[in-house]
Amino acid sequence: MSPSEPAAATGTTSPTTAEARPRVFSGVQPTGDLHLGTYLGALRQWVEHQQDRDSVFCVVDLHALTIPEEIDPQRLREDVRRVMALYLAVGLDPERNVIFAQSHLHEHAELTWLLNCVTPLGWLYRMTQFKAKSEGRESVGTGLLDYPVLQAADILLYDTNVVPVGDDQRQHIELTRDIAVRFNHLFGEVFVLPEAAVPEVGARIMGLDEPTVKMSKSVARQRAGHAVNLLDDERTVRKAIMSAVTDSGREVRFEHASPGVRNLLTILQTLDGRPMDAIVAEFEGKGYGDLKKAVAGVVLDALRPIRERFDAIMAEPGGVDELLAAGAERARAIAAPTLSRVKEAMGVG
Ligand code: AQP
Repeated sequence: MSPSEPAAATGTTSPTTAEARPRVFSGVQPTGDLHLGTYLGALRQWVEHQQDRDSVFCVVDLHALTIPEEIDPQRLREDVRRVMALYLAVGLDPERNVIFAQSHLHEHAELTWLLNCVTPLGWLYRMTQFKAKSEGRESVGTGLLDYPVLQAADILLYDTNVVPVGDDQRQHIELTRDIAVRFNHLFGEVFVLPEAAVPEVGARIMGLDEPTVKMSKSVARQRAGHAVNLLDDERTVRKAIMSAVTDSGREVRFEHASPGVRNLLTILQTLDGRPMDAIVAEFEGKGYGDLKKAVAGVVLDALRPIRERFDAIMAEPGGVDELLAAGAERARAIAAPTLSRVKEAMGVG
């Protein structure tokens, strides 16, 4: 996988320079176990580049509060630990990377308020994720609208150059840049301008049961067979993939393929690593059943070691909590000076 790699951001007085290893920030919401889309769109890039980048990864639990009717406090706490354990299980090294939970640092919420004050409301109403998530709801909390400003605070606190994300997050990263530019214009050059790094293949994995919509945790909670979760057992994974929606054709091809077949081929390509032509050639004269078996095979091979490592990590008493506490200390060492710079520039604190 080769993400579309942005150059380090310029036009800033921040301590991060173009010569330094790029600072990376990204995160996942603890709103349930993570699925194959999150892994292929985001987590794999994080692991792949942990050697050559200075990375900060966050379990963004404050983002998980935007729909209060769905909050289960006990489950949320446990989901933070599970997502942390999954970060480690997919291969993130807690020594090499700063890994922590967002709510363990007050700096994220505090910077959000300061950024709220420079963010025009119209910018937030334009966000497609806000439109999609608020659709059909009788009442929408301010948090759902403000979510991208919290995300901007997450990113800007760490003088981030690169934000590795799936395709659905592009608009939020653009908004983060716009907020940073506006702030720098009003108060002086305080923030680094970040850029999204979106993988060329796997940036939008679609639902197996409905391949015209993004594979997502919220749909997966309602419908078995929509997603493959990273911790699903082998039988469940095989069942979801073998039941994936395709079309009435038989021939496996990528050009002009239906969304379901395209999705399966994309999953196969991201995990298999060969060019699409070579993969399609392998299926000459074969049907969708063979394609699904091949997809199930590569997915199971990828998930087996993740599940085993996850079980081992969760079995260690106190291990995850200690790592979260240590990660919060290291994160604070970067975030606190940034927040001080912002407050100084705005004349508060
Ligand atoms: N289907 C996907 N394909 C590729 N990348 C994806 N990502 C999420 N779904 C896909 C990327 O994973 C990262 C973490 O996402 P998140 O869990 O914090 O938020 P999300 O995008 O809102 O994930 P979901 O599954 O869609 O959750 P719900 O349903 O709760 O909103 C991001 O980089 C995202 O791009």
